[in-house]
Amino acid sequence: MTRRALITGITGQDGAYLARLLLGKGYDVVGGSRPSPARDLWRLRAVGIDRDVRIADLELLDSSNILSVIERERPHEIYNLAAQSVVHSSFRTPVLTGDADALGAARILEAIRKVDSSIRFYQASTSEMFGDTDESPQSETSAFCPRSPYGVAKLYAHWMTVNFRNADGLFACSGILFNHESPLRGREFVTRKITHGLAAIALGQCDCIELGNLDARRDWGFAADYVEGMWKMLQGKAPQDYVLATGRSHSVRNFCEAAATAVDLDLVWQGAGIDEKGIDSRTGRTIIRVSSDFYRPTERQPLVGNAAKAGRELGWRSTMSFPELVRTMAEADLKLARR
Ligand code: F7E
Repeated sequence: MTRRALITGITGQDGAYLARLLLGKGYDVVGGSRPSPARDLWRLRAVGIDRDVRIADLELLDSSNILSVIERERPHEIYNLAAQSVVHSSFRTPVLTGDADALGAARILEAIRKVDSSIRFYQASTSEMFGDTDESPQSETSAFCPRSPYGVAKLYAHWMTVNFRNADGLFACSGILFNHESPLRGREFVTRKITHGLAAIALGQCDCIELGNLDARRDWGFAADYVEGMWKMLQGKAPQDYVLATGRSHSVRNFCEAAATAVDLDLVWQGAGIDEKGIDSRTGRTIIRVSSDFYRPTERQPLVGNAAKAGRELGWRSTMSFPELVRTMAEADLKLARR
């Protein structure tokens, strides 16, 4: 029997990679996406599957809409990837972020319980739930201490996933994913902002980019690896929560240096703090400035994950190294900028 999957947030980076993976495994894929006259399917086109998935209007703020989509489509698996996922914006829109990211997951879980409690559920949880935790690296047993409205909302959804599993016996898994990037990443996130910006600078299309905290550290992996982990979680014998991460952290500064090399810019740093600049030593031009606009109100602990449990129980591991990831993204952006 063909298995059917419903992916909320199909138009995002992970939605595109996950849909491609599931189609390759013979699934019938339905993509949930917010009703919009200007729906942009560029990521599905980029991975060559825009004609192979059905799109259903799905609004995480509307319980009755969620219920009717699940009743109509009767998926075997639901992957809840839809979210207001920009951490910085969540400080300005905490209530909306909570409505979509926290209550949105609860609405889906409630609908699963009503329609068919055998539907398997994946919740896209995040390393942002750890926030200011004392432990490093962070694993499934580390304490949560979110430092953003986004992290707080996602933590509610995580605990609801765990509670529906314990109280109602749902096959519900929470995947606690550290940052995962690709050429399909939105430009509001720092990695793609850097590769897109430096590629444009290298081709003379732009002068300079502005960044926030150059010393912020993240654990960056390749998104296509991480969607494989999502699928594996729902194929397990029993529902569990898993961290997916590379186990290595790098700074925003490291990312800039690797991206500059990949687009053939010779980046050197001058100055300190808010006055620090990245200079292209060949031309003497300033190509990176620091701006307080991109600093987060609260950000302390460098986030780095321990994915040993996923390795042991799911056979999952991250396959792409940091230099390879940066090079892949920078080369894709150079190609795009040349077009
Ligand atoms: O920031 C620093 C910033 O916005 C990464 C989302 O997918 O991953 C993502 O959240 C770091 C932070 O991602 C700029 O302060 C410096 O330390 O790329 P980001 P994020 O906030 O880590 C997690 C796992 C998720 O779940 C989220 O949905 O980079 N940073 N300068 C900057 N960040 C941005 N965006 N822009 C800057 O100019």
